Amino acid sequence: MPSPPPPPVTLVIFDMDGLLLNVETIVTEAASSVLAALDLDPPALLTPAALAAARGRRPLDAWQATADALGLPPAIAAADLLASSEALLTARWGTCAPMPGAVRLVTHLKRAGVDIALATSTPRATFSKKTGPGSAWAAAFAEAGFPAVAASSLWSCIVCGDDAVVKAGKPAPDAFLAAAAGCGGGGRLPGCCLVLEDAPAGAQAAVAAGMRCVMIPSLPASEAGAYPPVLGLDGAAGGGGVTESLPSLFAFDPAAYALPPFTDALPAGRMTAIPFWPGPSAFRLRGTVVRGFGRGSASLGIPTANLDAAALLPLADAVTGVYACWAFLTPGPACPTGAGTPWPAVASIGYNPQFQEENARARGVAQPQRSAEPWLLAPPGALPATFYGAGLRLLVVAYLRPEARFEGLDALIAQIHADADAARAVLAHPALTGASEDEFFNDD
Ligand code: RBF
Ligand code: MG
Repeated sequence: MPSPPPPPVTLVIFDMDGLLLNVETIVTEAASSVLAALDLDPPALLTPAALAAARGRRPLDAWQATADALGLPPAIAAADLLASSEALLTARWGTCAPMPGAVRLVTHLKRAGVDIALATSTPRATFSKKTGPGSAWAAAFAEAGFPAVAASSLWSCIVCGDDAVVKAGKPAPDAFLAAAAGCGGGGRLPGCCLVLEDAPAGAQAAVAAGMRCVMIPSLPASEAGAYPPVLGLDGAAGGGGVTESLPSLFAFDPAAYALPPFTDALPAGRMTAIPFWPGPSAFRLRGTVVRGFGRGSASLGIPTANLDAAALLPLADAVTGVYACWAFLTPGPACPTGAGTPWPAVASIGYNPQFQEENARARGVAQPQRSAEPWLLAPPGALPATFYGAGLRLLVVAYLRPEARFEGLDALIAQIHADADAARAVLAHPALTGASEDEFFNDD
């Protein structure tokens, strides 16, 4: 017998860290320093398995999970590890930036009249530092038309990890059940709630609460094998469960859950694009052009420029995709022509799944490294054949598609040409033409 359709979604419950807010970059950095300072032999290193186990949990639980995953000596107490990391982080919480697409999704649902709630494992006091006045989060919502007071009133309910109602942290269901119960008008049934989560422990909590859950992992797909196997896609049939796993908040379609659809996509060649400039979702990358992976993109007629790895550090690890952007080369000996003016460009940011095996082999490591590879769409002859060492700025203004694996190189190359057409088209759209004059390109 076919199962009955799931009831309509009347409440969307968001996790915060790793889903809406890039906390993971500084937390991973701090946790690595804390482990290094233990001075163990062999040294304790944060593994993908430890990260997967820790993410989504309350801070003390996260450190316990890390200690367990790494097999740290029992004399090392999770509470001490937490105290050391908190000392490194407390002044930095307010610098955490929203994830790409986070402000767009949250403000869209709010404006469309959908009830939204937050269920985070972070303690109240840390939540205030991350989202309160002066934080990058508050600034981003203000830019999107929700100044401080309005930004906190976005949420029908906010549940933090140390609230009394949360007897047990994620992966227990308490936080999500409390968020559903705390929504006005007598609360909501779990079956009417849709949860968005980045972490295995969080998805487990949502499923345990009897809710549907969309996962947008904050660990790169290449490391998702480290996720525990609790996350079968069993929610699609109705009832609780994980319904889908997406590479980006930009790939989430509310209409798939009968929620009000986005109306901001623009036609772009044979594709559509999601523009996000001006506004808090636009992101700015700045670095140096380095040699690529020797996959011969130039010989394929796709002369891309690789940005150095450090330029990607501000972007959370799992942020990937193909984007339209403006690319600006700094005038100087490394780039004698074509510098000093922004060019339309199409950029691939990610782990190049097409070349997964080659990437790993070339580097002699198990995990591929992320690259940011813009193809500057300048007229023939406008740019030198190579410009290694030149300064490069990317103003990333529209989302085109997720990274993918294609059946053979020809299909990939055809898609990259379609991406270029799409980028040209969307960058010429009235909504985005001003982006080439963004202050990011002013001399400094
Ligand atoms: N690599 C992938 O593995 N999957 C992709 O979906 C993908 N899309 C790309 C889109 C653009 C616009 C560009 C410039 C590159 C893309 N790449 C992708 C990276 C590609 O593998 C790399 O540029 C090769 O060196 C081209 O042959
Ligand atoms: Mg999370």
